[in-house]
Amino acid sequence: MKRVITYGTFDLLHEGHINLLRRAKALGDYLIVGVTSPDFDVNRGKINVRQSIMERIEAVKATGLADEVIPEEYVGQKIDDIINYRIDIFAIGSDWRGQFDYLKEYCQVVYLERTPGISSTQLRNEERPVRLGIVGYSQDVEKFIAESRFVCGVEICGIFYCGSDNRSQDQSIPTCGDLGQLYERCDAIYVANEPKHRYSASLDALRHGKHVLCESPVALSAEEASSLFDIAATHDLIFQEGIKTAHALAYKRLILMLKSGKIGDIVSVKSTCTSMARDIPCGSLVGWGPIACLPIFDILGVDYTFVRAASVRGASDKDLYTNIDFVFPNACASLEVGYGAKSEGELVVSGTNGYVLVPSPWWKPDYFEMRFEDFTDNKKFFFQLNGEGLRQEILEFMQMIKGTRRPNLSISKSHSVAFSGLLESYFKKTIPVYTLKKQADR
Ligand code: C2G
Repeated sequence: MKRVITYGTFDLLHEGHINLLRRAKALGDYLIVGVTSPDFDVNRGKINVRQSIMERIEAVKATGLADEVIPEEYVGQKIDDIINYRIDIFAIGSDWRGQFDYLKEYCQVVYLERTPGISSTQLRNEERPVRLGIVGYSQDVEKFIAESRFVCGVEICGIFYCGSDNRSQDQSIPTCGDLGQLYERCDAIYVANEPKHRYSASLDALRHGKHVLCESPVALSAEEASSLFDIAATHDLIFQEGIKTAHALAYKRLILMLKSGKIGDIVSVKSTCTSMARDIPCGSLVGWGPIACLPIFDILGVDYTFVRAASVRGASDKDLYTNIDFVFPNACASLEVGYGAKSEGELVVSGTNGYVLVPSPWWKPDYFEMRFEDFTDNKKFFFQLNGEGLRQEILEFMQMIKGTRRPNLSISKSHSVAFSGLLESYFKKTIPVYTLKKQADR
């Protein structure tokens, strides 16, 4: 009996897939089909898959062509499968020609002619895209535009520059002279103007019936942040704070592992984010604070019982460096942020059984380590990071608008409100705020 194997994602199963399966089946007597797992696809940069693995497996089974369906979970699995399932022929579409010749050592390799004129990407592109307009400009916007190109179903339809904003280098994005023109063209708005104007820009967009993805911090007071979420909920719109780290696979998996008690009860979270950029107009806490606070609020919640801040200020009174200590009922936390001071940008979470280290720059995570008293128990975890998390952020925002994804719990309303509230208390000095010394901006 000749045993054949083939692999694929088989998203939105179409005629091209069915032809491929039919031809593969005809090569032998027994066909095994490997269907890619979500992690496998993310690791090879395929992030736009619409269907779950179970939906894709069921679709392949429903063709009646597969005698057996297995998941494909890791690089190199094809070799293991060929050996373990005693495979005679490995078959794959001609778009992969040459790329699987290394399997010839284990079995016959056949490239089958790909069906022209049809693909999952084409089917995904047939759906009406979410049209996204941009308000404001910063260097984040340039990255945002570049990353949006990797996301199927999103189209950047215009940009409205505020005041003296620099202009995007991407000439293909139309400039809108006023907000009304931008709103006319789009379903959703990416708010990326100066922090002090984000609340009013978001509010205006929501009032015009637009979904909003707003750079962080979304507001400079708790009440304002809260009202943005409330207005969005009342009008059945999505309002999301844009913190790209929250969408990085390594960060998401880290939080799940911590919540599963892998290092015991958490006793402290220490988060440091610095970069030398003294001319940032908003100061260190506004600029870096949302990211530095993300793991603290995510792991320990927002109900701290004590907080105090200490800052080094520049001549313009902006904080060049800020350190904040929090006390929670069962744990403590601290953050260090700086545009005018440099430190090791790592995240350390300590627990009663062990600790986690996410090395610098922890906010672009693709790796972390869990360490224990007995070092033979230590474990390292590696993940794919696509576009610093921004690509995934745009994808998730689009999927939330389409109703196919639940909100990301790391950037919930309570977290956004807590951070905006922290900024408010810091600026109004309703918490202890120590000025360490005044330094001249260099
Ligand atoms: N295919 C085809 N004709 C099309 C579209 C796809 O013959 N018009 C084939 C592909 O060449 C592949 C199979 O259908 O052999 C599945 O395609 P995808 O779902 O796009 O999966 P792919 O990313 O090619 O995964 O380990 C995974 C495999 O390497 C291939």
